[in-house]
Amino acid sequence: MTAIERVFSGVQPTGNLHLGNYLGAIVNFVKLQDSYNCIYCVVDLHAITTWQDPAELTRNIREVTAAFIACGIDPKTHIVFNQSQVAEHAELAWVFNCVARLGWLNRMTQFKEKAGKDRENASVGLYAYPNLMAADILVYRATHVPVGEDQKQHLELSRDIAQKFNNDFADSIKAHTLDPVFFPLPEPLITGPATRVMSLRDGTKKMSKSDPSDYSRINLNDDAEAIAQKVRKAKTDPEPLPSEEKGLEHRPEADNLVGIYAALSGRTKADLLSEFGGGQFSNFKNGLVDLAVEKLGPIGAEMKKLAADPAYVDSVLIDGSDRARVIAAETMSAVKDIVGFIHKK
Ligand code: AQP
Repeated sequence: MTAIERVFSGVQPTGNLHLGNYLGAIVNFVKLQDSYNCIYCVVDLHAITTWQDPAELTRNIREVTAAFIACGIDPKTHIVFNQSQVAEHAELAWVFNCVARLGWLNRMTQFKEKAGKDRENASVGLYAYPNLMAADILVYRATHVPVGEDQKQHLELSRDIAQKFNNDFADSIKAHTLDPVFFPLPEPLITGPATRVMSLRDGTKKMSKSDPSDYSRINLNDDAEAIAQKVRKAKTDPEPLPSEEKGLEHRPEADNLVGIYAALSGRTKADLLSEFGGGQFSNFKNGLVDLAVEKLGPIGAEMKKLAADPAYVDSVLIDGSDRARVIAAETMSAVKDIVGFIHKK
């Protein structure tokens, strides 16, 4: 078994898929299809680390799948599936629960943010989430992981887990596989001009599915009117737009809107500021509305079409899971040999 270059990434089906998920992750998923074998996962096991209404969860799994397809991911050439259909994710996560150290998990900022003050009441799953994420990636021995900036720390933990497993079981790995290094150390791909899209209501907070205000984000299935309203209401400051990028420092809302415009248009911030600098936000916002509607409109329309055909969407997930399972089962069988478990071969 040798590791080949492979991309893995996932999105949680927790509703309100937004522009941050799109620009920080999905746009890169689409690009990477040309150069890698890609596996894109709807991470439903991660979603239930906080309580989900079952009927809504089912709807959201289909919605993320539809978004993947609508954005341009090809589920025939690559693999699109939902995590809970491939039991090996949870199986490897248990092994990693025994490899990762408590001290490592205690440093995870996302747990601290999501658990908030009520830590004692957070689920064990929310705490162990990064171990499952490491298993998601490493069960495919994936080498590259496109994510937004907020996932950087979890990716580093995945690398630590891979390294510790490789060290702890070095002799057994040599005895059972042809590779001296069993798990590759996955490389984060945090690329593009919008690795951290911020809330439209507060430029210091990341755009997030769970923000109670729908005006904080542009959802991928928002219609033209909703997009226009949200952009026009987006928080700004009283100053005109600067003519140079340096002028965006300490102006988080302006910086965020210019960043979104740049990412959607493929232009640089400097180029945009040479056009809009010195002007009021209203003109700039009108341009951003047109651009966002032009880019997101077709995606929303395709998602709507796919929502009307759940049987097709489910068939994509079943087919993808069957193909993912073949790879995952091969890794898991080798892991069992390495760890010393007896199993049917
Ligand atoms: N604001 C963002 N800017 C850039 N990238 C982002 N991502 C999320 N928010 C932003 C990236 O999208 C991918 C999928 O994220 P996820 O759904 O698995 O988890 P998340 O990071 O917890 O997403 P949310 O929207 O912020 O959800 P809540 O509100 O539940 O915390 C990841 O690659 C992520 O980096």
